[in-house]
Amino acid sequence: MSMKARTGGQVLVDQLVIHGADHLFCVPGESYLAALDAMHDAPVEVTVCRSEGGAAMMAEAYGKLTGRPGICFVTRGPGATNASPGIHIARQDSTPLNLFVGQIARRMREREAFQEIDYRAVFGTIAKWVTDVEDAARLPELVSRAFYTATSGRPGPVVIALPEDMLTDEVSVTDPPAYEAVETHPSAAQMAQLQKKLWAAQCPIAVLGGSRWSEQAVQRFKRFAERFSLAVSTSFRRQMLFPAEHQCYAGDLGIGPNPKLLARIKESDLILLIGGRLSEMPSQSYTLLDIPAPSQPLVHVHPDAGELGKVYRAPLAINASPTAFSAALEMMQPPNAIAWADRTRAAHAEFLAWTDPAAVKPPGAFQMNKAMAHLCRMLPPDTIVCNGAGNFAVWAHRFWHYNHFASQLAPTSGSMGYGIPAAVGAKRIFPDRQVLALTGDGDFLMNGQEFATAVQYGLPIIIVLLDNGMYGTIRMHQEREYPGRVSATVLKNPDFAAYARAFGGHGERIERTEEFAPALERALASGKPAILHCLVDPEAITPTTTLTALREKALAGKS
Ligand SMILES: Cc1ncc(C[n+]2csc(CCOP(=O)(O)OP(=O)(O)O)c2C)c(N)n1
Ligand SMILES: [Mg+2]
Repeated sequence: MSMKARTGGQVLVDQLVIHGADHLFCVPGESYLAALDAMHDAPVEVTVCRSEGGAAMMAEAYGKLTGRPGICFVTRGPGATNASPGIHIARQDSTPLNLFVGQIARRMREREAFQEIDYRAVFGTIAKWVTDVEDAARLPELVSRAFYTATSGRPGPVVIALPEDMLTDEVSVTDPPAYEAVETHPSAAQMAQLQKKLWAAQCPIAVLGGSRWSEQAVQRFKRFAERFSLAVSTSFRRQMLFPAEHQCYAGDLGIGPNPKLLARIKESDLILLIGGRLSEMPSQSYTLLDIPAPSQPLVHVHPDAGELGKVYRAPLAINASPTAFSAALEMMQPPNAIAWADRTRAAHAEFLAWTDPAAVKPPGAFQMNKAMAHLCRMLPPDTIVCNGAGNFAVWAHRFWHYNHFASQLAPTSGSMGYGIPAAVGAKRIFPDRQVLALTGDGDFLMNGQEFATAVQYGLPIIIVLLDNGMYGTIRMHQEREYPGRVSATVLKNPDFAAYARAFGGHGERIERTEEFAPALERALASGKPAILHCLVDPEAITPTTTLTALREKALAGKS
């Protein structure tokens, strides 16, 4: 690019464009006016949000869907702390994210100026890297490093503080070329060892997780699984990494997973853990495998060397990204006779039985299993399904069949309030895809304000809100641990259908199962963002048990 003098704000926005950013999410602040001004003429779609938490989660959703860093701009102090849930999600979910924060002028540092905070100290432990740009001439270097840091090894969030007077300085600098994500490849010797292990196995299983996958990597892994008739499971909230309806799919290691899948993993004589960390949730509170040395032979493939041997010792540890690893699998030859083919078919049959919505019978006039069956029939298979945290999410994870890459936005970090901004971000990025958010009465109001953003940008997302009048997940834990002693988990709720209409969207109130189908039809036909406010029997706490049953079991155990 030319050596024409530019403001720091212009240099910054030019860097984003060079590195391929096409969307950014923000809440404006007077601390970064010069960057806002540079966005005015830049070929980047700007989404202005109602809270920095929402903006950061939208940017995180961009990172999850595309593998490229989501871009978020927030103001100093409270803007930055409001954005912190998005940073935490990007950290735990291994998602590339660049968060730009307006910062006080350099000459005022260390006086606790208006909204001054030390970003390195505040975000030091949840961000992958934090920097504070002193000199506008170093923007090309530091922004380039931010893109590399966010995407390399185990991806994560980077925080870049931008002193406001730095953004108005004029500098003449050269721009670098676009970043290219750094691949780590398995060696030929490692692939040969893996082949030997597979050829010797009687009942192997794969567990796919983490980030750094792509549409192509999923296709390649699918072909490998087909050729080897290998049973494949996915980690907690990583169901988009393998097509659910594929004959090799054995299910996911979520909260309350299929006990038959857990048994299969425990019994297997070779576990291929690819891309993930098998952390607390998928490992069922670290009970699935022994730590540090699992009794089952483990092959662990991870893009970050620091994750190998951190919790689990694997006799074969391969430092490779899932993209490079799946490419290498294409060359591997299956054994002549595959000993485990029947087991793989049986595992898939168990998955199908486990996820059949007709197999569960929740109480109440509105039954979510039937609504899920209807959603599965009506919505396109590549619908992007979004959720935050709460028991409601189990309905999506168990009964929706995620068949496509980039079709799931769900926080492995269990952050409430994620589903709505994720859905808004997804629809901004992919306007032609159907986007569905499943939410609870608690979860929704943690970032429900972003419904206004959906209305502002004309994003016809469908929100199915399950209202059981409580923070149900916590109530469930209370009934198990302290039966009958309900403490701080009851909610008095607004009329969420009226909320939708007040914002300029479409609202429906659903009290009975048979009202769901026509309400969904009207919502889809409205062309507006829509909330389907479903009144759920609080007894229907999970697909298979009731609050009363949990309480009685706990009381019986205590007497
Ligand atoms: C930000 C955040 N705060 C608190 C929690 C703890 N938490 C997990 S689930 C849950 C209740 C969710 O309630 P709701 O959305 O109504 O769903 P339900 O469980 O009732 O289906 C809470 C408070 C959390 N995971 N994240
Ligand atoms: Mg609830």
